[in-house]
Amino acid sequence: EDGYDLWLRYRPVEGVRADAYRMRVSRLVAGDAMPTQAVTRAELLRGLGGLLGAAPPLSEAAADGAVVVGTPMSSPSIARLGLELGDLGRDGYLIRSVTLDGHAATVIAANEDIGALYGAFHFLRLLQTGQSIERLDVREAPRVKLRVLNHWDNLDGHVERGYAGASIWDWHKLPDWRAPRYADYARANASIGINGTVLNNVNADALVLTPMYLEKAAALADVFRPYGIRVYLSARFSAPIEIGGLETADPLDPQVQRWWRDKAEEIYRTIPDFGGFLVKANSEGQPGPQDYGRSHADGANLLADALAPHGGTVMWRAFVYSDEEPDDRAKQAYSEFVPLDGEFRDNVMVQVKNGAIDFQPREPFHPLFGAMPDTPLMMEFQITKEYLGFATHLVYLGPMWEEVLRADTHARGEGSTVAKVIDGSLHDHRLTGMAGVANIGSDRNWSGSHFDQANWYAYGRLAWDPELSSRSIAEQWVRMTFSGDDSFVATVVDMMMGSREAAVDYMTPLGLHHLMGSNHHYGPGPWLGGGPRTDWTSVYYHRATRAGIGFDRTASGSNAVAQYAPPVAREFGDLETVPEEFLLWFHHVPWDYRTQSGRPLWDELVHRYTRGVDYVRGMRETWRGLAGDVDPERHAQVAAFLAIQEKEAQRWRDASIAYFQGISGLPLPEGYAPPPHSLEYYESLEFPYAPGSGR
Ligand code: BDP
Repeated sequence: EDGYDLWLRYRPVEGVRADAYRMRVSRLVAGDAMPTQAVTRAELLRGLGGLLGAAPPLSEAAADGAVVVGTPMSSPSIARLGLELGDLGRDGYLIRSVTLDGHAATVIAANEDIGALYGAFHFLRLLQTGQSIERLDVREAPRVKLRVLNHWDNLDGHVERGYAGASIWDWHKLPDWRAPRYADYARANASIGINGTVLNNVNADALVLTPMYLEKAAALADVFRPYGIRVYLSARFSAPIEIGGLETADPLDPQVQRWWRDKAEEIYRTIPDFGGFLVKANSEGQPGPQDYGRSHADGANLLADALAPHGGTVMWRAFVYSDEEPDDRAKQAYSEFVPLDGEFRDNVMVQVKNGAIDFQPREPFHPLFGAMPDTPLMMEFQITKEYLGFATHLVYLGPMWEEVLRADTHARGEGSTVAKVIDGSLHDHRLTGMAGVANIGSDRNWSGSHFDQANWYAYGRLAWDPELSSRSIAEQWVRMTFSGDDSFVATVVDMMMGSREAAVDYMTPLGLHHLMGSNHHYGPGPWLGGGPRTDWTSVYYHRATRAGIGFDRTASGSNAVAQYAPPVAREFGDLETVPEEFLLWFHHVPWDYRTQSGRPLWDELVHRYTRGVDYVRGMRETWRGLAGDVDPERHAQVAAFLAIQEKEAQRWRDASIAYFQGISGLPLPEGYAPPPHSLEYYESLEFPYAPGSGR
């Protein structure tokens, strides 16, 4: 049990439930004429074989207990049933208990083969999670069209912000060697509905667009195709200069336009179902249209026009910051993009991080959501835990994403949630998408830790349906990944559900943010100042002085709060109504400010830092108690990682308290242990190497 099987372990179901399943799964009626049909059938044979001890025999005709899979095109039995499939689209499916030619059967039916594959995975999940399959009537269609992973993988195998080893793509051996792992990657993604993957880092190397690399990408696309996964590439805006020999990459230059058109044609000759480009431009030193005095819309439209004849999409990132320092970095994306609303081509989506700073343990939702009604906005979540303790900290991100998706933008009155922006329903967009920065690498367990697999899983499920509850997702995942024992599931799910709040507590409570070690973002660095830009320091974000702490983003400060719709701006901007978890994000308050608990702010901070560490200690305890319920191999690794997490949570707490106490000058509230070392000690801890940073 090294974790390679992810949530697709298909271990035998036991007892009466297994007998009930066998009754309902006596044979499998499924074709294999097309590649997607073949992988669907293979998955069902593999999954049912594992779960029930033996794979059901294949059959042509219905019988009692037959499972019939397909589309009206591929399966005469399904065609005869005359099912209502109209509203299920390309990816949707239904699973229903029916009478077929006089027999009690189960159908998994869809309009297209890919829908049937998704349905097959759903059916397997029902068995994996111990549900009844007696009277099924499931109807599912994804709420979001493009459900994409973003790999920040470099061509040299290093993964930016990757904590699971090297890149999963063996660029050197591609295209000739297609590692079996690629198909398993595709299976895992298809099982949660992911249908696109950007292979390379947003800090892109133009080489990926040269013929040699396009062949390699094409080999991956071949492996992924049966699983409904399209390949995308991050495009470097200056590629026409670097690999095209042009003097400029100006989007309005006809030669540049021709170069991209030709490049798109070449790509589609190599990868006929290529998905499109992801672009990071004019951000953190990346080239972009602003280098030529053009706008982000000019840049995005250049690529969109090149892709349009082939049906490709541009995902243009809104994570920008200019060379000039703004008065508040949180305001930049909004200031640059809102004026461009309506100027993007139909095949452009603007990809927006969940918050306006950068994947912090907690951020209020990005003010762009709801503010660009004429542009489809794509959500960008970060699955890899750059700011949440890397792979060793057990932090389940489901609750964080749920919090963002359920946040109300008030863009069109109450109930205008971020989820409705993303699924297109708020502003009536057909092109919709969600991106997740992948946490996948070459480690046997894929994600660097067993529990980080849950974040990959949760991302896929939320991309399919942004209104799912993170708790129910965690429950499914635990049942499939570890054990179906109800008390085990309840214990582990509870532990997971509180884990993100714990990380917020021990790292950046009460709305503090961006206080991590510089560059690698490993461990605490609230003292960081100086350097090339103030908005890369910590002191810029916490603004602590003897008088108080917090970033004033109200009208008396940067007024970033005004970027939200008026009801939200009022709520966040007023000390009376601001949710306490965002207090220091929006307000600068004195150390003795009275918090909701009745404690003065300083005491509350100390309390929360400590509470975070206590939670981790509790997780260790809980996990120790579960030793008999998990295989020793996975149990031991999780236990070891929790020990690391406790040590690091403690360091976060102690270093933060030591630092802020030096500023506030206040004594620790009674009952709280002082940091065992001096501030100088914490400041002196160096990490010459931490995974995932350097470019
Ligand atoms: C930041 C990362 C950096 C990425 C950048 C981005 O620190 O490595 O390149 O985001 O999203 O979070 O482009």
